Amino acid sequence: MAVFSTCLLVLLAVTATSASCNPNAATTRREWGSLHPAQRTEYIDAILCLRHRPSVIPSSQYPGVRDRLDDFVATHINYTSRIHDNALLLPWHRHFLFLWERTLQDECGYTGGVPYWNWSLATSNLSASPIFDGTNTSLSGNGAFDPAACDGHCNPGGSGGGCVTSGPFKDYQVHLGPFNNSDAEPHKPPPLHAFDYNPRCLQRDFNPQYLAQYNNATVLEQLRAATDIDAFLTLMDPSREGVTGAHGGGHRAVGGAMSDVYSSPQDPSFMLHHGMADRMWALWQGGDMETRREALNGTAVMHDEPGGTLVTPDFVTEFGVLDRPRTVRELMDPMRYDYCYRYE
Ligand SMILES: [Cu+2]
Repeated sequence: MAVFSTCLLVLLAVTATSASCNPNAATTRREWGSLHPAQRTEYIDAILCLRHRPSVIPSSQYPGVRDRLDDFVATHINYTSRIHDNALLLPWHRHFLFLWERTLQDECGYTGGVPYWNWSLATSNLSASPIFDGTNTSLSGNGAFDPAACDGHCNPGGSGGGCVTSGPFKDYQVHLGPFNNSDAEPHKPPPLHAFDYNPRCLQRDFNPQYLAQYNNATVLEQLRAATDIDAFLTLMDPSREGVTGAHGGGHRAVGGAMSDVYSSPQDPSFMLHHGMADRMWALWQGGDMETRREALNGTAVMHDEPGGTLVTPDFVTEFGVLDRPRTVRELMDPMRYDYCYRYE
């Protein structure tokens, strides 16, 4: 009887944690441009709030980690070579975004969902989009034109390169990096200087050409119509073959800090960019949830180098001080386990 009860309890626990959430209770994530100005201000204030909260990672050991936001940046830096250009890109960043959203809510009183940036709305002029137009309700605009200034992350044809000159993040300081993207190699730990303190401005180098090529409305339709996860990832993240896709296109279009594969979460637009990537994945999954919920393709090694462990739903991935380790299965459905969100 005792054994039976234990089994039943375990069964109930598993059922409870994997049960779908009530759709009416789900957090709605909206496009930045569709938010009321007061909602945009609330999100901006919540980011700035994290900068006034203490880090969990000790500054004494990691000098560049100065505040709660840096906990997220440092965690991303630490796992960079394990979570990019492979099967973990989408699930790991989905959870990273969820932890970010929950931290803004729990620690800074933010009441919304993390917004997203619909790439296809700004394929010709990034500086005209509500997220990057440099007004007080944007996430600041382009960097000053200074092609020599962009920390090794200049893109051909970029229109900025220097510090952002307007908007809420004009005097914002980033603390970590810059990094050399070529240091991000399979099985390689972060570089020696990874957690040094290097305060400087937020740099951007807009080049909407990347959006026009990799993130346009046709690409979004193709993403939704992808027949399997391999086809989806070929459009979203073909960087395993050294090619840019929608994920890389958004990073490169903003440029500057956003082009730094290790420390790009220092740019306030990072979470909105990954919100859109997650949205496209969720929309694709939602097209046939039963077969796509646990669809994975690739390994846990950067660029899917041969010999890496294939990622399955049972694979365990880590989030450092931000959370306990998670099985990938917990990260596959926006409405299961700890998640309860949807995209508008
Ligand atoms: Cu990343």
